[in-house]
Amino acid sequence: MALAPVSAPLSTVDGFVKQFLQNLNFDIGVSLSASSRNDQYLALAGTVRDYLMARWLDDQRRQNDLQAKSVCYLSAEYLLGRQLDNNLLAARLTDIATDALAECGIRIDDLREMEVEPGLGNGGLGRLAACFVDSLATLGVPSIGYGIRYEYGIFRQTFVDGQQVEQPDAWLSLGSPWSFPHPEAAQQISFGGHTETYDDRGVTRSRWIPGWNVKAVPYNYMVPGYHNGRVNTLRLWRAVATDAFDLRIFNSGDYEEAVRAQTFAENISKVLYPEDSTPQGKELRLQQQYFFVAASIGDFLDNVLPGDFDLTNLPDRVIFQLNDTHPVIAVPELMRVLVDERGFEWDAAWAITQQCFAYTCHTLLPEALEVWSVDLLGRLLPRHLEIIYRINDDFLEEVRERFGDDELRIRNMSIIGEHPYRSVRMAYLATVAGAKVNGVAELHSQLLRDKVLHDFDEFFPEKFTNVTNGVTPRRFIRLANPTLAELITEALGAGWTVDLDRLRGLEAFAADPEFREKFAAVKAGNKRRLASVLHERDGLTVSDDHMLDVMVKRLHEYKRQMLKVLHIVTEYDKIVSGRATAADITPRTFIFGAKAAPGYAMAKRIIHLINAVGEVVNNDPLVEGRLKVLFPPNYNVTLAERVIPAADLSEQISLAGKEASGTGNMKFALNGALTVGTDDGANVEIRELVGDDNFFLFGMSEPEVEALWAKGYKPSDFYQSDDNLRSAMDLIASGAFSGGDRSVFEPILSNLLYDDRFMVLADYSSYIDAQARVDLAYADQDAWTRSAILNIARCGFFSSDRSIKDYIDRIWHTPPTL
Ligand code: 26Q
Repeated sequence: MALAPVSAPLSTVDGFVKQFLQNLNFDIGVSLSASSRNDQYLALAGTVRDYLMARWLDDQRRQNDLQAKSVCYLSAEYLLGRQLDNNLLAARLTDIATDALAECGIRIDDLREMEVEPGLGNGGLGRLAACFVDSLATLGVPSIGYGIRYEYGIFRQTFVDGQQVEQPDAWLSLGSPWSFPHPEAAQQISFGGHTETYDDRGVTRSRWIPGWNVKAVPYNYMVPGYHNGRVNTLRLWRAVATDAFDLRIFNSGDYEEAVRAQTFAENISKVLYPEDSTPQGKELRLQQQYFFVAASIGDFLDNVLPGDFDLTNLPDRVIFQLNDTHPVIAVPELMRVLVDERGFEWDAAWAITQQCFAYTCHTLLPEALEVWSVDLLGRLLPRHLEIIYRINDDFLEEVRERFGDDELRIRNMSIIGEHPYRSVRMAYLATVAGAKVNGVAELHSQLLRDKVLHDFDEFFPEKFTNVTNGVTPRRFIRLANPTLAELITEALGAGWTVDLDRLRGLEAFAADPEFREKFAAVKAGNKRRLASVLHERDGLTVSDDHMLDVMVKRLHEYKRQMLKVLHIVTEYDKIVSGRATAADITPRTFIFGAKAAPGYAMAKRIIHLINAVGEVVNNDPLVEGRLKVLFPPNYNVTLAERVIPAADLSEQISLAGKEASGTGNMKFALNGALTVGTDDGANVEIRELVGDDNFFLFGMSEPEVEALWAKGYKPSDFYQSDDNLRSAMDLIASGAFSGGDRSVFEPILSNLLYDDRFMVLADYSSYIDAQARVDLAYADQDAWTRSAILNIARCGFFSSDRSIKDYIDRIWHTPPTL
């Protein structure tokens, strides 16, 4: 007998109320009158899930029937943000849910606040993965996102005396209504031990005798497409101790040791490394990487492919997209499975593997290129190390064939580096193994080919391509900026949310005074909303009549928050020194949001300085009503959704050639902020699209940066020759922001004067000039508004839907299956 498929509850207010109360009573186990807000939130989430469930099950069945080629997106990070509103929106339930809860006497806004966002990522790379799974579902591409279900996500940041203090992010502690654990579908993952050779009918083969195992338990998350009835899966792995392992120790009578083993295993998925751009080479991190890719490959081969599948045809069924080098150990893992477990010849296995992977690089910083010491890798994954050596030998042999015994070239291209210690260069492994290698913005992809991977570009030029990043318009326009969304829909009709190029239609409206007025009202409303959020959250006050000048992103020297600080101090200094009066200055509120990696001392000092400058500026009657510095702690996706729609000015001021793409830059432009920025990353493409008149460009270009290094950069020359700069730096040095203590910020200043790797001082005067142009432009509010609208109209290109279509055309060749 065919069983009836599950059906969704009725899409009416009554249907919703019924399902909600049923969840509250039967799943949560409380009556409405006795329920806490958290109970109600959990029941609400459960109800939304119930509506999506039929679609989800249906999609899984359909994908199974179709056996179409799938994308497996392998990412160590997914910075998802809150789920409730996104899932309500996708399922068209927002209004129904709001009314239904009202009937139960509950304000849905109160429940929204209960959700702790899953912060399973550090910044751009993790957020990009979250945008991509949204677009994959919305476009109907057969795909699975694979990652790690960290028990603790990115730390919660607080400030104590202006300095960052990190707190654990126990995001699961009040329940996790969006995930479905499947312990029965666990994969066993092995580590350690040794390899041995054996005779296989006259052929000597190698095999792995592992030392220990853990279990990888999948937790499935729904990823609903927008208004298309599709629900994809995000599968995040949790590490738990294997029963066998436990049992053996239990039987030996050592209870404490058994518990220790359990803890040891579960450590693997315990915490997200809060490092961004500076890989540390820690063993646990390698364990995490192997843990999740081995589980994902195992899952795909065992559970997604049919039992009788001939793996020779694997490239017809899957492309594993490597989100940076973090999952690259998947390459030797697939080789191991094919050769050691499925009996493939090496060359056949390599031919398959090379078609099944593609690699996205997200950096240009040399120190961000991940390497693993051969020592560590050999201890943790001895068989994989052998496989990597063999891949390298074969590859270098090909290089020799092509270029002769050019030993320098061979050494430069070797997957194994020798200095300062013998190590595996993961980006090189990914490049050799991948069918395609892409950068994340035009400039970045070009610099990859010209610099970071230059020899590889000469060797296989056809591998290299670009896919410029994008952001999901569902979360970052529709949800984050509902009043703007309404205004756009009023002007252009619905449909732009899934076809962002339609925003072009707003160009015509930029010339319409009535539309401009409405847009200005939207912006003003968003500022008031932000003011109330910051007031409630942090006790901060935002004045309605200030320009909001915003810099939110991870704290890193290359992003140059210091340049922003020097601008603020310069403005302040002009007034306190009498070179300007407060009335000469455009009233501005500077908003920062930034977390520093806990071990990154210079970044933490800069956070301290920003807070210290804020403390002084905000309390000095001389600049009252003119300058204000706000630094709400714990910047995350939830806060981004409030800050970005309110911004007037978007700060994208990295040293040219350092920011691979940036994605915040896109979110701001799409919400009608103007950018002050360098010619870096995707800023280049934003400026090309919006036009020079609607973008404040400053600073050296990448070739100019190179030229200055070549000539010899002496930052102190800039200090000596620029009065404003010298005065601002002297003010900091004097202890004006540290209660007279000159030592506190001395390391920052001496670094700028004598090292300044990111050329803050060299770009200072150009930046100050650009800010003067900003002030001038802002003085004409109506013209500013027109520019803001043009920014939105011309940035439809930056939808992550477009990025995904580019991946499909250039790399994956996996058509949607709607
Ligand atoms: C690696 C090994 C060990 C510990 C940590 C890491 C690690 C973790 C995260 C290394 C790098 C990251 C994150 C990098 C990142 O977010 N890169 C950003 O990616 C964005 C999306 O492509 C770009 O827009 C940004 O320009 C880029 O900086």
